[in-house]
Amino acid sequence: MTNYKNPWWKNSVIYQIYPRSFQDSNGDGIGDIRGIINRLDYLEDLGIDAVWLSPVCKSPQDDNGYDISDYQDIDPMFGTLADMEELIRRAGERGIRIIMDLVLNHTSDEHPWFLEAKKSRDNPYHDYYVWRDGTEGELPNDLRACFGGPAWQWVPELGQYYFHQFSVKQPDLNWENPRVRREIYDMILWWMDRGIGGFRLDVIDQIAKEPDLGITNNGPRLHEFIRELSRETFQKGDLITVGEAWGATPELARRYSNPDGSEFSMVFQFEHIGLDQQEGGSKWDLAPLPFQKLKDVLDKWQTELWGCGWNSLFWDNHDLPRIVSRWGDDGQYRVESAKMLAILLHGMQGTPYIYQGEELGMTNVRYEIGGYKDIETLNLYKERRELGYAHEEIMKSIYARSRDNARTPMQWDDSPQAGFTEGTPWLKVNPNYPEINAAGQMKDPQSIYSCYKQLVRLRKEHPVFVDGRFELLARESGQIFAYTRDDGKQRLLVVCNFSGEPADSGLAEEWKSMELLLGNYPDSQGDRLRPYEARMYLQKCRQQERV
Ligand code: TEU
Ligand code: CA
Repeated sequence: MTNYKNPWWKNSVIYQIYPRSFQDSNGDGIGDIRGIINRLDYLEDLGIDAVWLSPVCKSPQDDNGYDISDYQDIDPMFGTLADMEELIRRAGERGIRIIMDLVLNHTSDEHPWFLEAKKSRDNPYHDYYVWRDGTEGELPNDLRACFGGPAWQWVPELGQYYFHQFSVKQPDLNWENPRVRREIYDMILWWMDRGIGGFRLDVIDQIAKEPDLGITNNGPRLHEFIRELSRETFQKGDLITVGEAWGATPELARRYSNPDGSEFSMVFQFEHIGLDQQEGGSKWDLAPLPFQKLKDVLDKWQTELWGCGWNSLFWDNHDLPRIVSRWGDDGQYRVESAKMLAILLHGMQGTPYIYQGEELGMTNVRYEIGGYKDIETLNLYKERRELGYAHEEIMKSIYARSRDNARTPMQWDDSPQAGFTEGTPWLKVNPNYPEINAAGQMKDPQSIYSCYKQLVRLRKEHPVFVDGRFELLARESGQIFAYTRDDGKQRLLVVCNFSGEPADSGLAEEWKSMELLLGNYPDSQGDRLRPYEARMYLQKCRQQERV
């Protein structure tokens, strides 16, 4: 059973691997499980505690594995079940747990359940999915799918529509059906028997949909379903569980991550991530980052979950552009700004996530439209062309926001294809790999990689990282992001210049009495902060000092 008071995952750092882009081992241009096993030295060196693997289950790969056709087998593209078991075991020997991505809102349309379901209305599997009667061309309602187009797909043989919140090849499961829930629990228990260290729950806030009411996220039965899921499965082991919830508020997050362990370990929410887009628009409608708002949002989450919930800390994942290109400077100050963003994030309360390549300061890419592979990107391009947008305008959005920015192959070294594959990679390697790669950075104590490595270590050394209460400083400053964490025994001060111009923080007097833990310039001298300069200070044992 989990120790909810002091769970292991509170001072852990999680590394996210997007398997198809991490390391290819057999020259077919696609990363695989064997490739991950071959890179365990790297993960151990970085010091992370767990790996979140994006889906490796059997899948037609319409949405790169988020469309599962067999939850209890591995896609041959990634390897075999035996490879997966070997990964779990060999990672475990190094103290690294494997977290699986559970996609429970929908399956692939090639899953045997769906193949049965669409055979007839009285097939026992029919009710595993969400159907509505209708006539062709007259949709049940105007709900849209997240990847564009209507959320309803006509099946002429049945005279019915099925509901899909993502692509047409991702039909939504019907969680109202207790048999669906039971099948899912049994599948999860089966993975737990195989030694899985935890689960990341894909779009979990969308499982309790009520399409007739237009409800997709946060349906009325959502937390009832999650509590049952947790009780029937996760609570029988010592797992880390992470609920992906785009629409979470701090109030909802306190339920998802209730310290009594009734739902998940933590929530993975995106409020800070949606700030630089136009109001009323989508992520493709770009707007500058409102810096004050970023501070307010992060401050709100730090304050409102303190003592009563647990958050994930992240800038990047496989759906998001590279943070250094987004809110840092991927030109002149790439190294400084990537480290600043890392220091800013890792000093906060929560469990930090490092997305593969983030620790190297990997950047966004700009390809011809034909170079993109992501279904969301390709659908967007088509949809906006049809709406009359100019090619250049759409490409601007794609350069900034395409999910493929995060999915270019991992840059291991300066050999051909960045050491990712001996064949042709499924998605082109970022051409900057000769300058930005792991091999170069691992031997450089001033590299972005080394900065991340130190941050991982610091979190384990100082309890204040886990428990310290957050206080935002310099709230009005248009350049400075600064805060303290205080647990009564230790005080941590993080001061960051979030701009390309020098800045005064007004905090120099404060840090003079403190010990420097980490900075992002070779020296951390002077009262003024240089462009993107960041520093982390610690004060110990104040009680003792007073004596
Ligand atoms: O993403 C949830 C989700 O809402 C995304 O589709 C998001 O809107 C989009 O990626 C923003 O660009 C999860 C997975 O992380 C994603 O990779 C899957 O495509 C999606 O669920 C469907 O399973
Ligand atoms: Ca391969």
